[in-house]
Amino acid sequence: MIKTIKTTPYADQKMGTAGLRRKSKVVLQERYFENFIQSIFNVIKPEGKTYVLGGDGRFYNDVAIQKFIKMAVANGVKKLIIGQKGYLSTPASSNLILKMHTDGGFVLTASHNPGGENGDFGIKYATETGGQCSEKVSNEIFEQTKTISEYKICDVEDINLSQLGLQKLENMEILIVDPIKDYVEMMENIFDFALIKKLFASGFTFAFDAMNAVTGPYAVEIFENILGAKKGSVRNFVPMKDFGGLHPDPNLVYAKDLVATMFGDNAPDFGAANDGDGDRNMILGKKFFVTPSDSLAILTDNYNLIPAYKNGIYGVAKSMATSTAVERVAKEHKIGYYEVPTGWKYFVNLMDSKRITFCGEESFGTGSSHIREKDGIWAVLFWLNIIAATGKSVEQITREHWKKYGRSYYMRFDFDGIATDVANDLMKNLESKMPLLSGKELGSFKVALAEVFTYKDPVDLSETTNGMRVVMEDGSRIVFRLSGTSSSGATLRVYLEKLERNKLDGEPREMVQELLQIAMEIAEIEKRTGKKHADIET
Ligand code: G16
Repeated sequence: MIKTIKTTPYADQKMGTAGLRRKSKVVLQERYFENFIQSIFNVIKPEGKTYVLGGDGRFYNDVAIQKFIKMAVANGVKKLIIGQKGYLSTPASSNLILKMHTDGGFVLTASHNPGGENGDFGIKYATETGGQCSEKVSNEIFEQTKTISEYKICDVEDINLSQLGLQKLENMEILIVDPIKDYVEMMENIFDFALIKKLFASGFTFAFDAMNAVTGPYAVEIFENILGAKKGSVRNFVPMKDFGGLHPDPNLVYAKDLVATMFGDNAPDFGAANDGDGDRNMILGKKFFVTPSDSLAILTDNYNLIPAYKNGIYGVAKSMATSTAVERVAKEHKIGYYEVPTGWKYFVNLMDSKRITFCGEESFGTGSSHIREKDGIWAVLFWLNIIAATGKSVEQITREHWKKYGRSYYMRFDFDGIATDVANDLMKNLESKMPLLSGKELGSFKVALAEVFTYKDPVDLSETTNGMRVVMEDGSRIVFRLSGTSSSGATLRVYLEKLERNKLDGEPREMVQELLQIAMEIAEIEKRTGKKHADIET
C-alpha cells in the first residue's frame, strides 16, 4: 500500500563534490534520508524509469536500501537493478548504468570517509551518463529539499536482497545481480589478463588492501582467483559496516599497514589500496610511493601497452589541483589536454564528446572512459599490465618517467575542522589578493599567474569557479581549495607542486617546504585558523 507521509525540510541537504555526505547521526534523524530521496525523485521524475542501486556496505546501508526500494515503488519506478546483498562499488554501478542502459543509479556511500554509527553516510546519484549529476541538477534537488512537505513510501515487508534474479514488488521489477560478474568481464576486455597471469606465475608478489570495504570481493576474485596472485595477497577483504575502524582512504596516512608492509623488509613487488566504494586507488612499489598525479601521467604515457587503448586515445584531463605531470605527457603525445575543477562529474562531458579517454585527480582517483567514474581496480590492473609488458618495477618505471619528463614534487596539506565562516573568510581574503600577486617575487619564486580558477565546459558551456592557483615562472604551483566532501565544518586543502627537471632524488617534504611557507603566509593560515601545521600531509 502506498502511503504519503507529511514531512518538514532539513536545511543542510546540499550535495558536495560527490553527492550528499553527512555524519551517520545526522542521516539517522527521522525522515532525513526519505526527504533527500524524495527531493531527488521530485526533480528527476522517476515514473516508468529504471535505476541501478547498491552501496559500499557501511553502517545504515541495509536500512537505507530498503527505504529506497519502498520509496522507488511508491514513486512509480519501473525497475531497480540491485547488487546482491545491496553491494555495488561505485565503478561497478557506473558500468551497470551504461551496460544496461538505465536512467541512472544510486550508490549509498560516503566514499573514503569513515563509516559506522560515529562515522559518515552518503548518497551518490548518477544520471544515465553513468556519471554524477551536474551542478545544475544538484542545485534543483537542493531547492526541493528546502520546501519538501511530503514523501511517498510503500508499506511492505523488506525485500530479500540475497536471491539472484527477478522479483516483483507491486508494479516494480527488482533484478538482483551479481555485483562482480559484469565488472570482471569489463576488466577482461580492457587488459591483457593472460600476460598478467604470467607475471603472477613467475613469482611476482603483490599486496592489495581493500580496507574492509566494498572492493574486497572484487579484488579476491580478480587478483587471486583469476590472475593467480598468491592466496592472502588481498587483505581486509570482508566489507564491514564500520570498515573495522579503518578510515578507508587509500593514502600514506590511512593505509598504514599496507605502507608498513611495502616499506618493510621483504616487501612485495607491488602494493595497492582502494577506498570505501572502490573508486580511489593508491599505488606502491617496493619501498616506493607513486603520487596519484604521477600515476596518471605514467598510465597515459603507456597507453599503447594496453589492449583496449593500443590503437590510440583521444586525450587526457586532470583536475586543476592535480600536478602538471600529465600535461607534459599530453604535449609529447600530441593528444588533447584539459584541466577541470575538482569533481569527477566535470570529466563526463569530455568523455562523452570523445575529447578525452583518461582522466585523474590528485585525490587518488584515476580512470578512463570505460565508465564515468574513477576506478580503483582499473588503475591497479593498468599498472600490473605495464609491469607485465615491460618487465620493469614500479620504481624503475617512475624514475624513467621523471628522467624523460621532469619531476613534479607534489604534496597536499589539509587543515581540518575549521569553522565554516572562518574558512570562507580566509578564501575571500585570498581571492582579493590574487590580482596583486602576479609578477611578484615570493621567496626564490616569481609569480607568473595568480587567479581564481574558472572552467568553461566546452560542451554545455557552463562556467564553474573552484579554488585559486598561484603559478610560478618555473612551473611550480600553489593551489588553495575548500574540500567539498567534509561531512561537518570545513577543510582547507593546500596543494603544492615543485617542478624539477634535474634534481630527481629529493625528499618531497623538503622540496615543497618553501612553497608551504609562502602558502601559509599569503593565506594567513595561522592567523585565521590558529593552526601552525596541517592536520594531514599526503
Ligand atoms: C569526490 C569526487 C572526486 C573529487 C573528490 C574531492 O571523491 O568524486 O572527483 O576529487 O571528491 O574531494 P574534496 O572536495 O574533499 O577535495 P570521492 O572519492 O569522495 O567520491
